[in-house]
Order: sequence, then C-alpha cells, then structure tokens
Amino acid sequence: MFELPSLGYDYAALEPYIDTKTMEIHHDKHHAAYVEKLNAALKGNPDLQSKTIEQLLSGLDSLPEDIRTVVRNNGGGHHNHTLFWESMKPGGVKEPDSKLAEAISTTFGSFEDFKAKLGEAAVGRFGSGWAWLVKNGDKLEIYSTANQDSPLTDGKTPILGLDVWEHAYYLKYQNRRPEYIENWWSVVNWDVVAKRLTS
Ligand code: MN3
Repeated sequence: MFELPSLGYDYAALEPYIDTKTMEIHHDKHHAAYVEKLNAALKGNPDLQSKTIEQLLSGLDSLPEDIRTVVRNNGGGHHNHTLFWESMKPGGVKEPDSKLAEAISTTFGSFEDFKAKLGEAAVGRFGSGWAWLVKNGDKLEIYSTANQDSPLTDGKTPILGLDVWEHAYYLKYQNRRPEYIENWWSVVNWDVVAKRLTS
C-alpha cells in the first residue's frame, strides 16, 4: 500500500508565494486521490504491490495492460507530488550549493539562464503537466511532461519538478501562470535538489 506522505511543513508555510487553501486541496485532495487510485489498481496483486513507485514508473510497459494507464496517471501523480513537496521549503534555500551550481552553469550558461529555460518549459506546457530538471545519464536537462507522466518512464531521473496544472496555482494566480512560476523560485529547497543530483 502506498501512503500519502505528510508535507513536512504547514499548509500556510509557503505563503505568500503559494497560498494555504491551494496547499490544502492540492495535498489532501489531489495527491490523496492519486494514492487511493494507485492502491486500488494494484489491489490483489502482491507482486506489483511489493515494487517501489520508481520501479513501477520505470517499467510501465511490463505492467498488465488493463492497469497500465491508471498506474501511469496515478502512480505518476503520486511520485511527482512527493518530489514536489520535498522540493519546497518555507523561505526556500536561495541558491544551489557549489557542485549543483557548477553543473547548472556548465549546462545552461548561468543560474539565471537555467531559471529562464525551465520557466519557458513551464509556461510553454500546453494544458496540464510538469516542467523538470532531470538527470539523463550524467547530463542535466530541462524536460517537460504532459499530465502526470513521470520522467522515469522515459529513462530520466527527475531532480526538480514544477507542477503547472491549474490546481497548483489557479486559486491565487488564476490565468497568471508566469507569475506563479516566478514566485515559486522563492520556495525551492536547493539542498534537496543538490542531494538528488549526487544520489
Ligand atoms: Mn498537482
């Protein structure tokens, strides 16, 4: 059985960048529903229940066809949101540590260039989905997925993800996705992202 992880901080902790009500609904309703539907899909199948979420998402093609889409959507939703909550912190951590900072500048030109490129991917994602910083082998890449698709399914390891579903920002920002993205940088926990780079 997969479980809804706790946020690790209060619903109000990311104010004023992400509002309390959005956090409550996003975590307690949206994420909870992904976990519930994922568990329902795996019910009665101990082999699949014993796998990690990473194993399930990396091996979607090997799943029984009748549950593949449900696991893709809801397993993806579970894993993406777990990463998302862990990647944020009240007050944020202003900048990456030296090793991550170096990898980012080497790959994208500068930290500002990186933020601009991830922002473009996030603004440019039509409809619902995610913008990512991923590891592809030993390289960093900006990546984007539709719906709740996980980069793991494409063989890439997500190290930072930005949720651009309207449920992530609409109460506070309505149609102003770029403003949400700009403010989100203020709560990114670069310490966690740096750990994912090296793990
Ligand atoms: Mn979401």
